[in-house]
Amino acid sequence: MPTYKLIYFNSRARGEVARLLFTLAHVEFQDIRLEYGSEEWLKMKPTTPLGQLPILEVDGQRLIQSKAIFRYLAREFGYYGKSNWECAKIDGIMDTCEQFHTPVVPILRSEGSEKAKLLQTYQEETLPQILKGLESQVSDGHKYFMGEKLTVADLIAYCDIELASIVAEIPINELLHKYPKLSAIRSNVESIDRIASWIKTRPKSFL
Ligand SMILES: N[C@@H](CCC(=O)N[C@@H](CS)C(=O)NCC(=O)O)C(=O)O
Repeated sequence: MPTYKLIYFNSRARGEVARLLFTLAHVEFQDIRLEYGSEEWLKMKPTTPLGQLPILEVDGQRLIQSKAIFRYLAREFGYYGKSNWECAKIDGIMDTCEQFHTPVVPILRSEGSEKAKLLQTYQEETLPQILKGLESQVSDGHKYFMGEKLTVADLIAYCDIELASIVAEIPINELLHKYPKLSAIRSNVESIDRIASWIKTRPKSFL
């Protein structure tokens, strides 16, 4: 088994799906968490390919971009699709989830009326569009996006819906009340023992 080191901030945002994949697969990894804006990060930043995290080190070799990391681990541990078609469906869900993130930094960095305007667009336009789209990707009566088997698509939706709820300042139950299939995926993910105990014991962070 290779040696894995996940380098990210003390945040769930673009790192938690990787942590959940390690947890589910019962694979050891170093969970390196830097403080955003810290000396340590500012020193490391110019040594990284993009000046950004996360980075996954596999036996000392570096992989950049959160989605590439998630796909790599999902393939390694058996949480990607069973066919090219399923992998493409999962990619569609992952790309859709990226839209949860796009407005986050502008919202968090703005203030006053500008912030209120961005937040309102996020709450009233962005989130309903993404959630409706994701809900349409779950077949009736299925436990997860791809049927009975959990994949990285469920993990990313699980993590990014939580992020969206925090940024939008809307409790998750309220956010998901019109989306019963996404609500069910959420409960199914949370009721997996390894995930439930990871959630209980993981370091606390705002996002
Ligand atoms: N497309 C990249 C985006 C990574 C990204 O935006 N990382 C942010 C944290 S979530 C970062 O490293 N910011 C630190 C900085 O810009 O100094 C990915 O998905 O990995």
